[in-house]
Amino acid sequence: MAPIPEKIAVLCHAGAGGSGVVATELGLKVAQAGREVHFVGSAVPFRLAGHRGLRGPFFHQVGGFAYALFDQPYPELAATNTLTEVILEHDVSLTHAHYAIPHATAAIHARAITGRSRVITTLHGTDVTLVGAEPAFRHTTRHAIERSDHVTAVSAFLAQQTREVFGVDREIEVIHNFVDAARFVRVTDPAVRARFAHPEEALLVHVSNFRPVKRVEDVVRVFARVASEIPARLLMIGDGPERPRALELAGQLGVIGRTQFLGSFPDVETVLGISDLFLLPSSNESFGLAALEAMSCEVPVVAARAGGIPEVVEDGVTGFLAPVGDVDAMADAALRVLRDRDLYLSMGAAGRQAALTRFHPDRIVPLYLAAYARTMTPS
Ligand code: GMT
Repeated sequence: MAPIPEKIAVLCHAGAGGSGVVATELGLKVAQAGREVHFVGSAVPFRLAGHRGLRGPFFHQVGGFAYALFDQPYPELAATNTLTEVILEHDVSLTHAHYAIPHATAAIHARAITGRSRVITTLHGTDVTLVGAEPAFRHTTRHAIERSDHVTAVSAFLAQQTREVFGVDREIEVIHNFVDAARFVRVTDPAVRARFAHPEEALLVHVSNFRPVKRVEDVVRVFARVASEIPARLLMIGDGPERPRALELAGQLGVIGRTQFLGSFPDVETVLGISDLFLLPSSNESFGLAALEAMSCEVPVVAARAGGIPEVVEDGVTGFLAPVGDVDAMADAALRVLRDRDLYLSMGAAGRQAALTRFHPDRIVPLYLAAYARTMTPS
């Protein structure tokens, strides 16, 4: 087996999405393990803010060029070009591409141009289930998966889905996401919680990018049923296209006064740390990183039994799962947890235990380092 490479480029999306979070948290751990890490992207990934130093990790902004002949930007070409510069200038021998489109494609392209830097691609979910499955990107996504030197997926569900959608039979290694259990902890200061809820109120929370796949209207409907039976409040964290519909529905269901839309929020661990229940009714979810972050904060999860969620949330142990769209079942499950103090505490403790064991960085990061060494080993 080849050694773990000294210099690694990480290509990822910068926004508040889970793939950028995982790429950043992993890149920081790899840097802590003594490797020189070069992030490449359209903007500084939001969780990288404050972490760059003279000895790294480094960030290289993807260039762009607007020309009248081009009726749309070419992110893949711009990313390829910047990555090529980084590989050549810094003697990078491995590129970790997070998200197939356009990053794995750009990494493979840069490998062809430079004649070096092997490629490991991590599939995160929507790059396969939504974007990659679009006919407009099908061939390029399949090519990216087939031609990467090594491919990982964040859940067994996603690995299987990738094989089915693209008909590829190559090995796809499953490496689950991890959570920083030292940062995502229960917040016990009552003054922090008092900013959002009265002591007797149950505090429900949802964190996402408010895309249709998240079914944020189900979050509001579940909450409305819960709030009709017990004192409760809902925090909606994040931003995206479905936010206006969720806001309107909260008004229609009479819970607008008990619902707070906080938008994109960098300090998500504090909000999770004071919450009592996390809602994730997505129609599809390759993993559900936000649910894991909630579990680390001892927050039980009520979620849809969709995609890779059952690999993260253990039904009846760390939360409850219900069929997609079954608002009544989710509301019943939420009320069951919130009314039974022992159940609430035992589910919270089990979630924390999962974060400290199966999903701890000390377990997951070495799997990635081993995958890096494998990627460098010619087959
Ligand atoms: O949740 C999103 O829509 C964002 C998306 C992304 O690529 O940033 O998240 C995906 O990757 C996360 C990190 O691996 C997973 O936790 C999410 O489950 C996955 N989202 C979906 O599959 C919808």
